[in-house]
Amino acid sequence: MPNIKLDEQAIQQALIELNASTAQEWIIENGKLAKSFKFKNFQQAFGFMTMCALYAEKKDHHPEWFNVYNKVDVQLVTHDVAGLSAKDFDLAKKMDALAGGI
Ligand code: H2B
Repeated sequence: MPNIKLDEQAIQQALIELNASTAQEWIIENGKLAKSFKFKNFQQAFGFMTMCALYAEKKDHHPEWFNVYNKVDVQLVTHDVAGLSAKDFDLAKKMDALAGGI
């Protein structure tokens, strides 16, 4: 997957596609792709993070995230291009799948 910085039009198009298949939308916040996930309890939240971590390592593309009990705040950006790339939208899509479409 190329490490190419997406322009504004490409970002808006990718966001529409990403949000078409999820109940709770991703937003662009300070140039990063952001979403808060809420789970039943800490175990569910940490399980989600563990599965995401394995995928992130496999793809060599890692999230910025913050966890408090059952809540995980995620921000995705591609540091190597100082902006958003296809890798961020790929990871976001995987996170939605691992979170069970919430
Ligand atoms: N993760 C994210 N989110 N952005 C990057 O630019 C990035 C990464 N680069 N994970 C990778 C690791 C790079 O640092 C290594 C050396 O390939």
